[in-house]
Amino acid sequence: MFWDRKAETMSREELSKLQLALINKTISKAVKSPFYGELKKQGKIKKIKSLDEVKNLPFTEKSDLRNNFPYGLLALSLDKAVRMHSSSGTTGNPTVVFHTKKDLEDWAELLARSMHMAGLRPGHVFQNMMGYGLFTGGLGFHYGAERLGAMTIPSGTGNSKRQIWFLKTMRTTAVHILPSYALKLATVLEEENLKPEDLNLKMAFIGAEPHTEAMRQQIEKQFKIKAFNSYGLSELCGPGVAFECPYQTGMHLWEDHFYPEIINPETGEVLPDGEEGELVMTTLRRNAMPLLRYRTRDLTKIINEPCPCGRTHRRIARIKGRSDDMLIINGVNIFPMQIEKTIMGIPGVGSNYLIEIHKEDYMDRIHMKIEVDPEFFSGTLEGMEKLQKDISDALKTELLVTPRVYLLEPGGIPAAEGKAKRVADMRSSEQKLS
Ligand code: DLL
Repeated sequence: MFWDRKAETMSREELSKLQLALINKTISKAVKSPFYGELKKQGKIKKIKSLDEVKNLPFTEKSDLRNNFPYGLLALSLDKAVRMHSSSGTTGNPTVVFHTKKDLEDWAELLARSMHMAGLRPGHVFQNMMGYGLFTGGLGFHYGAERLGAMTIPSGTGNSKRQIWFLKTMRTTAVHILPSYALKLATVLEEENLKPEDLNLKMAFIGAEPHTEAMRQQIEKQFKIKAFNSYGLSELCGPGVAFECPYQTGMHLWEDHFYPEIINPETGEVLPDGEEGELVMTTLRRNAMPLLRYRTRDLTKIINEPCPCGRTHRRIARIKGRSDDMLIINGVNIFPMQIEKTIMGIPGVGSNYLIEIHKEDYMDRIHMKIEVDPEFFSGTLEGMEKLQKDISDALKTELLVTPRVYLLEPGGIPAAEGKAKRVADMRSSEQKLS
């Protein structure tokens, strides 16, 4: 029933002792990087004597990773690093993360442990419908499933008919899939005149983007399977940070690899278990790029009641939202500022714009409403079409997703009272749930 009984059922005392030792080890490793080395020089990083003292360590922010791009947080020489990944969704200064061989082994181990917990076993056929490349969802699960011993199909994203063909002909038992794509795939299954009974599917691992309990249940109903929530972020390794067990009441956060805290995002104050706030994580075993008190910006709470599955690692609740303005569009992370920077450089673009996010056929779609410059607006139809295409191409290059672009006359977007409203997320009201 356990992949690693000792690690998964360690007593809380043992876990705390281990965490204290590993945090101090992480501090020794981290200060070898230029970024943390400087903080140590300033007296901001000191070894700790008890877990109570973790709160005295400084936070690390996504902006620290960006500002010290590319190698400022690398804590060892480049010849020890063997892989780079990056947070999804940007072609600008991305958040890059490095891994040693041991980091990759630990990561694969965490995913093997996670999927085993949900019920994946050798003999299963595992189809990984996630992006292979810089995004951690593809390679992360891939090596985890191979480590576990499941026959792995690296089918990647898209091409729904082919995905279904694999599901059917290979008798796939488990998939890794974005929740939004799972709902879309269910409609294609229907179009292909197939029923869940025609497949051999037993379970899905869903994550990388926010989704509701209702959406999970919809996926379970449409495929007649169990769907397990999976959480992680590139900065900590990728997926495999927290995962649901068969009881599906929150995700066990692997506390022998990460030290979690929940803070009030406004004040930075640490909150007790059970209170909702922002998840902050310290890596305990990472070597290439250890992180101290990394602000994930994800809002959740820690559930510390014992779980009937017998694992001692505390759970985190389904992610409720973010404490910053990051948008997740079909699993791709996008900041509204990236959009603004991209469009404002294009001649003909006026002063006001609105980013609308819709659900279309179960998938997320950005609608960009952009006011045209008054001078430009009196120009030709060809000129307008060219502008529309230029904006669309520039956004595609920057965001890696294709938005629909609507050009509006000057003043076409109603002026906001006070702060301009740049984002209108219509997804929750449009999510069809039958
Ligand atoms: O999305 C890693 C991942 C891949 C997780 C596959 C699960 C499955 P990033 O691209 O760095 O990494 O994006 C991380 O995605 O901070 C959350 O805001 C969001 N996120 C990830 N998993 C969940 C989830 C991957 N289960 C960011 N529920 C995180 C809600 C999630 N949000």
